[in-house]
Amino acid sequence: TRPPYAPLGADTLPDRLWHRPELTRLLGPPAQWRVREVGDGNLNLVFIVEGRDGSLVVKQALPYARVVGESWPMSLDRAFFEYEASLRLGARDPGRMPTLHLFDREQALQVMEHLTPHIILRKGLIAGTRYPALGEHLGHFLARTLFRGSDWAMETAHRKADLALFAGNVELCGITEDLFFTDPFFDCPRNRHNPALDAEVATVRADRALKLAALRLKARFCTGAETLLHGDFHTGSVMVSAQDSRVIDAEFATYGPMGFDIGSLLANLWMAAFSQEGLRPGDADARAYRRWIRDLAAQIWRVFTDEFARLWRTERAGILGGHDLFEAQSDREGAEQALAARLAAIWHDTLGFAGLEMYRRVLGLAHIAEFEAIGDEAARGACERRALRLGRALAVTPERFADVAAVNALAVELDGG
Ligand code: SR1
Ligand code: MG
Repeated sequence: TRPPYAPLGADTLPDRLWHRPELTRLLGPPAQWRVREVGDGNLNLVFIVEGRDGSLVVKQALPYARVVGESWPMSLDRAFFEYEASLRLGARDPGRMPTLHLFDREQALQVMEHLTPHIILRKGLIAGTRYPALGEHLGHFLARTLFRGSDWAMETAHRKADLALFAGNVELCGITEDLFFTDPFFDCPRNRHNPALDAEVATVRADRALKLAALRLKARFCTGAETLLHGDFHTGSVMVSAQDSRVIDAEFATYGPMGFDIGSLLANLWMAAFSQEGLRPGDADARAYRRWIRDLAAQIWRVFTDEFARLWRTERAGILGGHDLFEAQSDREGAEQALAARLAAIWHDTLGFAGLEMYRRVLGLAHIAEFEAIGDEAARGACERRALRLGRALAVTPERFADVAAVNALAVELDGG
C-alpha cells in the first residue's frame, strides 16, 4: 500500500524519496543529498536537492494556502492541474517550461529540473537587471501557448476533453475570481493596503464605473473559454538567467480569455517600472531601467502579435485561408481581416485584465515584492498610486489605448518621465 499524503521537510525528504529511481538516477546516492526548502511563493513547499551527480527541484502542494496558513484549506489537486497544464504548455512552446521528471498525485509532488543560475524575474527586476532575450521568449510563449490551446488550432474532441479536464480546477479558479475581480472592490477582510492609500481605498469603494468594469471582466474571465491559460502569469512565474527564460507554476491553469495571461504579465511589468523610483530614489539608472521595462512590455506585445499572426497564417484550421479545407480560392484578405479583429479583441481584454491586476496587487491579499520592498510608506504609496491610476484607465476606458505605446505614454506621464 502507498503511504498517505504527508508534507515533506528538508530533514525527511531523503528518507521519503530515496527509493525513487527518477531521483537517484539524477542525483546519485541518497546519503549524499543536501536539501534546502526555498519556497517563497503563496502556496507550496519547494525544495532544492543537491547530490553527487546533480540537483533537482521537488515541489509539493500543502493542504492549505501557505501565505495565510492552515485556516485557509486548499485542495491538493492543484498539483495535478499544474502537472497536466505544464505538459501541454511545454509541448506548445518547447523548451520554455522546466523538464518534469516525476509526478506523484497522492503526495501532490513534482520533481523537476533545477533551473540554475536562474532567479525569479521579479527579483531580477527589483535588482535592475536587463535580460536581452526575455521579450522574445515571453512574446513567443504567449502566442504559441494561447494559439495552440485554442479552437483555432485544436481538434474539437481534444479541446473539449481539455476544457472538461481543466474545468475541474475549481478551487484555484475560485481564488482568481475572488482575488482578482471581487475582493479589491469591497471591504473584504482578506484585503490589506498601505495606510498612505486610505483616501484611494475610499474612492474605490464609491467608484461605480470601476466596479462595472470589474463585473464585465469577471464575466469575460468566467465565460470566455478561448484557450488553456497559464492562469497566474506574473513576473513571479518566470525564472530568468542572462540568456534563458522559463515559465513555472501553472497551477491556476484553466480555459479562459487570451488577454488574461497577457494582461497579468504586462501589468506586473508596468508596476515594476513604477516601483523603480521608490526602490532607488533619484537614481539615473533606475530611470533608464524603468524605460527598459516599458520597452520590454511593448516588445512582448509586438512579438506576441507577430507570432500569433504567423501561427494564424500557417497553423489555423477552418475557412478563410485555414488549412484542411478545399476552398476553391483561399481568401487571404478575409483571413487577415479576421486576424485583425481577433488581435483587437485580445488587446481590449488585455487592457482590462492588466488594470484589475494592478488593483488586486495594491489593495487585495497578494501584494508584489517590488512595492513591499519600499520601506517608506509615503514613497511606496506614491508608486502604488500611479499603478492604481493606470489600472483604472485601462479597466474603465480601454478604448483610450489603441496600442501599447499609448499605455506606455500614460505610464511615463504618471511617472514624471
Ligand atoms: C492564496 S493565493 C494568492 C495568489 O498567489 C498566487 O500566486 C496567485 O497569484 C494568487 O492569486
Ligand atoms: Mg505561483
